[in-house]
Amino acid sequence: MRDASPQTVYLADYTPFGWKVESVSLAFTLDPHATRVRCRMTLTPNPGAPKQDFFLHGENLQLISAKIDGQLVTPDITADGLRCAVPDRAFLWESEVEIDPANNTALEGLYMSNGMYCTQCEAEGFRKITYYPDRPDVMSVFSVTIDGPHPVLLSNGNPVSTSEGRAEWHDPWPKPAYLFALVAGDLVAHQGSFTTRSGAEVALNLYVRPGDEGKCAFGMEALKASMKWDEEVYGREYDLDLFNIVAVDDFNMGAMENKGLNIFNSSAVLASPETSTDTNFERIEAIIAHEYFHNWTGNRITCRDWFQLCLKEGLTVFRDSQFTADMRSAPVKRISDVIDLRARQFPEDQGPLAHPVRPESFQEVNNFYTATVYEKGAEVIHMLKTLVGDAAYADALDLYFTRHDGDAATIEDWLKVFEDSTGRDLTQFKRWYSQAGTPHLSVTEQWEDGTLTLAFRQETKPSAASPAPAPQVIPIAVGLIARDGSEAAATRVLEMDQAEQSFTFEGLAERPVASILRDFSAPVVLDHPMPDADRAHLVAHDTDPFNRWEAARTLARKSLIAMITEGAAPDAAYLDALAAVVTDKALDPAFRALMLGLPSQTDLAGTLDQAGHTPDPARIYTAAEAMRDAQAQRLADDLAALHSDNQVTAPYRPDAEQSGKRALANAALALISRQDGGARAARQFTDADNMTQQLAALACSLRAGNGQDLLASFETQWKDDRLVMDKWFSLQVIEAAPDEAAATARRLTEHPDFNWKNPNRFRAVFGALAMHHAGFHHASGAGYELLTDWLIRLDPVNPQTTARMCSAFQTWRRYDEDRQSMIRDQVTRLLDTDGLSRDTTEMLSRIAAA
Ligand code: B3K
Ligand code: ZN
Repeated sequence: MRDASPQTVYLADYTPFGWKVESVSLAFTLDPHATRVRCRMTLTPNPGAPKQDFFLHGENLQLISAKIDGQLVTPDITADGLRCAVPDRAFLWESEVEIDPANNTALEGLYMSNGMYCTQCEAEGFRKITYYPDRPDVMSVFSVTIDGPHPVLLSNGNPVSTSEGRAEWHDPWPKPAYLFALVAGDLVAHQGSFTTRSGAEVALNLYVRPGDEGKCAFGMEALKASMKWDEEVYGREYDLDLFNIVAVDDFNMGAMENKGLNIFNSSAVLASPETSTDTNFERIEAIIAHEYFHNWTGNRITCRDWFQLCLKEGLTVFRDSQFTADMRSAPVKRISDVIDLRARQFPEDQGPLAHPVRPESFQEVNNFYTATVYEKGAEVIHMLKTLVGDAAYADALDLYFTRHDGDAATIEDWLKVFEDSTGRDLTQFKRWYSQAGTPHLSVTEQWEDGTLTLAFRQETKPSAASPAPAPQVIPIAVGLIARDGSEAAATRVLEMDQAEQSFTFEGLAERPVASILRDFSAPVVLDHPMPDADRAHLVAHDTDPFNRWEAARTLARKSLIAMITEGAAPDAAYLDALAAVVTDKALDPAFRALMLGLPSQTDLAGTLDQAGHTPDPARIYTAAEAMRDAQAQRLADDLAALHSDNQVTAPYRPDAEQSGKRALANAALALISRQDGGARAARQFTDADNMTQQLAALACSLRAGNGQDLLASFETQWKDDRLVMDKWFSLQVIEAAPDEAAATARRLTEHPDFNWKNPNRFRAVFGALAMHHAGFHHASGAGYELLTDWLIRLDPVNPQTTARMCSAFQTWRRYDEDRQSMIRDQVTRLLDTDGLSRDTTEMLSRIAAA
């Protein structure tokens, strides 16, 4: 059977812990199967807390001994912790436990990866290391001793002493247990240093396995750039003598912001031009920034409880987006973020997993590290900044840091800072944190005597999480473009706070084309009917780069929907507008490459569903292919030049300029390959001296049907590089024809290098399958069945990664009866599995309840 009756935790039930942990000392004696952990802490009664039993969290621990003030005690032990009678005053708690890191395949707590010890404690992993009040509002000063026969022994804070086989660490900053980290292994350091603006020297290290030294330089530079940026833009300085990053191969997510000792999935930090694509470099730079920025937004100011997760995650995502926009191109970053939001957050918000940015209940908190908490959480801050303006935002953030430094804070604290510093009432705005669902914003225009009236209507579909949604505050950035292409009115931010509301623009000489929701000023679905010619006018002239791109995307979407539902031909007006922009050399190549993109097939399925059609994955696939062919034909005369003019001759740099050119050249190559059978791509594969060009060429060749030899030579070249081999696994699934996708994935699981317990490798195959819309949702049901087989196998080993992958099924209600019943069967088969984890059970139960 499943975990004994999973318990639901409610935000409304928050109660402070009954004691304060004045300080804590941990002593580790490392051993793969029998690590000993001794914990000493001084506890004092917390006057602000109600009376309660003394309870410490603890899971999978073997208690060796427990003492209070030096006297042995016999606590009452359960599956999730211990209870003990304690004196009504300050006391010293000592415990010793034994744990088994080598058998910890869930990768939470202390575990082993390639012979090295490492930890992952957020959200509730520390309780798998020792008995402790494992909750973010209990903050304490940690001292750590590690005994182990490893050259490198690391923990948080500053080193106190190191000798052979022993290291002592002290972290002066009080922190919750989820920020604890320990690393031990045979590692090499790539070193650097940073001088803070007040003159403090910080030693920087990037620790990697021997052999990976050549992949550290970029990450180190990204770290320094992040440190500098946070000083300049947010006035935040680093606060320890040392900042360590460690790369680990087996890791459930991207990275973790442990105080002074960030632990990274090696895919999120290791990079070299030969092995990493431009996209990898950009992602690495963003993740390093993200984890570093957590030092203030997350660590110095942490969360009172896990319901407040967006307090640190939404804000830190927002900050890392600002950083990327500053380091690279702001419009390109904004467009990419919206593509990502629509791909991951919209389906979540419009399906059975919908939850507010600040959820009000959960069973397994790890299931709430979602696109809604992270990405929509960042969008909410973007809206707040748009509403109050840049200067007021900066003042509010200053106040936030001064007022709450050292606190475990809440969303109420966050909003109060904005209310106090701007005088605004944010009561209604707060619905963005408490209401689930994507608002639909529709607008109609009226033109009379030089006045343009925009009449807006907002509507959010009721969901299980929010059965009666109320109107939200929506900042709507609007600009007007005149018929001659000039700007008739600069951007004005309309503040909508009712269900229906009109705004007027007066004194206009002629009827302009309205550019609405500039910069994607709110995370809504906009329905703005306008003639195609006007939309094409925006593609040609909008001064807001986001809306310029969006106009082309809307034309493409409309045309694709007509192709799918009515068998229409690709829209010539869209193709003409596209051709003009893509061949305009005055425009940034990265922007032109984005222009060539199409809405994803999942996104189209969502659009059809919202419009009351049942999406047919095969038809969607065919339409998308036909549109690609139409693009290739329309641009036939320009493609060779687009490809050759954007070749970079200078030495490889992963910066915005070079990567933009490569993106455009490779987008052109994809279209060329539809016409030359992959010949040009095969040449590029042979000539490539960087992964961006090699991988793009391989993808084009596979698609064109002549890639099998290249695939084999790629494998021979890279078989010893695990991160590159992840690409090799995943690309074959991504580029498979819909009929072949599941069979390809199955074949790859038989490859000797398919190490399914490694989350990166598992996701390389099954993440790719789940994202192959027409392949995963193939009418045979083979995709559903294969994924289910493997989730059943993975769950007992790694519940977190299994639960996350279950979201592949979240859109099931969109599809026809046959597909729904096939998915229901697979979800039921999973739910009926003996011993299914709490993580997976919760995800599937929510999905099944749709
Ligand atoms: N805070 C971590 C995420 C932890 C996930 C736990 N399941 C990484 C990040 O957001 O920076
Ligand atoms: Zn984060």
